[in-house]
Amino acid sequence: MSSETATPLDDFLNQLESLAADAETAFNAAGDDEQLEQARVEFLGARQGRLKSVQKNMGKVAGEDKPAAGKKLNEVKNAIQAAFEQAQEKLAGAAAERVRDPQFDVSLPGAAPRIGRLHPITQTIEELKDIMGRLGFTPADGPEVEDPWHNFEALNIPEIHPARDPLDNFYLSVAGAQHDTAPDRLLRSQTSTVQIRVMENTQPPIRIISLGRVYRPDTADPTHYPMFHQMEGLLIDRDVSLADLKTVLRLFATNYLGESVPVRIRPSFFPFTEPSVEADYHWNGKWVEFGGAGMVDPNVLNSVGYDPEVWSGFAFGLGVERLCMIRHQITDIRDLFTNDVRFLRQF
Ligand code: FA5
Repeated sequence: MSSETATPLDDFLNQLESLAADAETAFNAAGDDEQLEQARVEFLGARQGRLKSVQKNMGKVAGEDKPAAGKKLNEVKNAIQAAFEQAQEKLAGAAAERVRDPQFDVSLPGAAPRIGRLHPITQTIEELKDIMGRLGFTPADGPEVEDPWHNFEALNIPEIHPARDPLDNFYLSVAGAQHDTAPDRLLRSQTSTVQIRVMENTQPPIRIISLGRVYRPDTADPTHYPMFHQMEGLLIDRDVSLADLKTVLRLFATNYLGESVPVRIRPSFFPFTEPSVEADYHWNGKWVEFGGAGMVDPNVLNSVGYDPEVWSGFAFGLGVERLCMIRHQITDIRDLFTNDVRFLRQF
């Protein structure tokens, strides 16, 4: 048998001695369970632990020295294992000591998990649905990506109307569409589109509201945002009058603001209502605008196949953010969309 590469027994025993000393130092230095576990893997790890690497050197010990080397290996293995268990007990004892420490009061309440809440706009929408539901209006929905018929034509806004200007709308480029033809889709600029969708599919009488997002390329400022929400209302029946509209707006404002608030209507213009009005309520000593409204234009009734001689109605469109802001005294609409939890937690 060749002896030229055999590691002398003394070398092997020395390696084991210093490994045992290193392991004990590392286990004692571990300040918590995680550090102790790291040290255990370093020394006792089954695949790449340092004990395993030293053990491999036993192959180099001369045959007659192997019993002595194996004996020492076992002793060191047991010593390292014992040092590990001792360090484990020491850490457990320290943890128990901390619990007994009078400064550690187990009767103190724990850290409460943060409870999520609905966004103020969602809360407002739920409340508006509730109030209008009590006035007999049921919710209806329509798509946010619309075609020009529902956003414009059927609402009496013909192709040459300035309200269709690309600078005032978010037109969508549709893959494969010809560049010289007008885009045939846009993000809806008002919830009045839902009036048309409902009337196309329902016979009067109708009493609906629609709450949802609308989009306009408005520059963001304290009262404007390029995406905001509207509440549309539509009532179609026989012999509906402007007085009915004003009554519903007044009942709505009184319910929403929690007290009897005077409502006034001012002449305005919308292509889809005639006459058209702007509605204001008196709140905190001043008149505040809350939306547009009017009697549904006979052209709109015609466009959905209703006979204007038989049916009449009113519609209104209110800004949900503005309603939310007035209720909570929010002075900048942008706060509603920056998603700062410190702001949102207040509602
Ligand atoms: C309309 O959008 C009409 N469709 C309302 C209507 C419906 C009239 C039915 C007649 C019949 P107007 O553009 O004024 O109207 O918008 C209505 C409300 O939306 C405004 O009073 C305001 O409260 C809100 N609003 C308008 N632009 C913005 C914006 N950029 N950011 C936040 N709120 C806005």
